[in-house]
Amino acid sequence: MKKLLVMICALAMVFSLASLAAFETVDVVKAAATIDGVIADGEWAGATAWEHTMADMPATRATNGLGIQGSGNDTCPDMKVRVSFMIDADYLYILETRSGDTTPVFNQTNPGLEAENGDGSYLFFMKNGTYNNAIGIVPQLKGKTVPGVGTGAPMNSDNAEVACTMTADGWVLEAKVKLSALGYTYDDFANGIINLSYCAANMIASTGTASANAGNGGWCQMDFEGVTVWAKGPKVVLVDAPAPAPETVPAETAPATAPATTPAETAPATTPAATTPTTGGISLIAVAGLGLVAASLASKKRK
Ligand SMILES: [Ca+2]
Repeated sequence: MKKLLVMICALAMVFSLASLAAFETVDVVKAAATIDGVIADGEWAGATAWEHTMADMPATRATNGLGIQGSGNDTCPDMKVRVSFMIDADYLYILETRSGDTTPVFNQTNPGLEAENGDGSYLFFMKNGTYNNAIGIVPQLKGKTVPGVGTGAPMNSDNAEVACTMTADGWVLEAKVKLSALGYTYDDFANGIINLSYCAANMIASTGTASANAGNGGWCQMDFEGVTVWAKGPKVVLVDAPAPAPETVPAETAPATAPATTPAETAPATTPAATTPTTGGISLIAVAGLGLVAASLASKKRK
């Protein structure tokens, strides 16, 4: 009996560790996306949808840990952000979708805000365990009337292209950023030495000027656990694009039953109906088990 209990406890620990490891890696598909703000059928298939939800975040962010900063997160409990990636020799392709954001267009009405000071996100990149660069993602760039993506802060969009479709409570944003603008090569990604981190900011006030921290009436930021603890960021893994879906083939007609009148004749073997292979969809790996966070008391160094 004792042995059984020990085994059950050991199994429970294995399961717990497995869920914590849900995003140890992010699959990046070796293919190019069409940057039009529209997810074409199968376009992002095979790419991990790295998901962050307000509901899964601890209400208070422990410094260097997972959670929410700021106030007003209670106004958008359904907020959800997903990021996926593709890559080719020259570009990193990014898909970001946001939903459940009650004020998704703050940057459109308050131009001049950087990603972390409005409705936007930051992707952080580490090479060999050291933070190197960031990509800001905002539905509108500073002083421009188009959605924006760029490297560094303030964002430089010279080497980026972006298209965004705004929705009632978020957006669908596709972008490509030159690998050279990040200071990386394709081989850096292929060699498994790049890790990611991520945060999503949400401005809730209807007015504001320069800073999310200036008390503009509400602001919150969802932080992935590795936002400044770089070692916790999942590793990029390059994967082949899934095979294209075959044309739908109607099931073969089963052969007619052999007439029973000729006893000597054997009935033809039954031909099984042709099966149509299923295609691989975008993997939706739920953020699981991210609640176990060692809180630290040091204050956050915001990027
Ligand atoms: Ca597209």
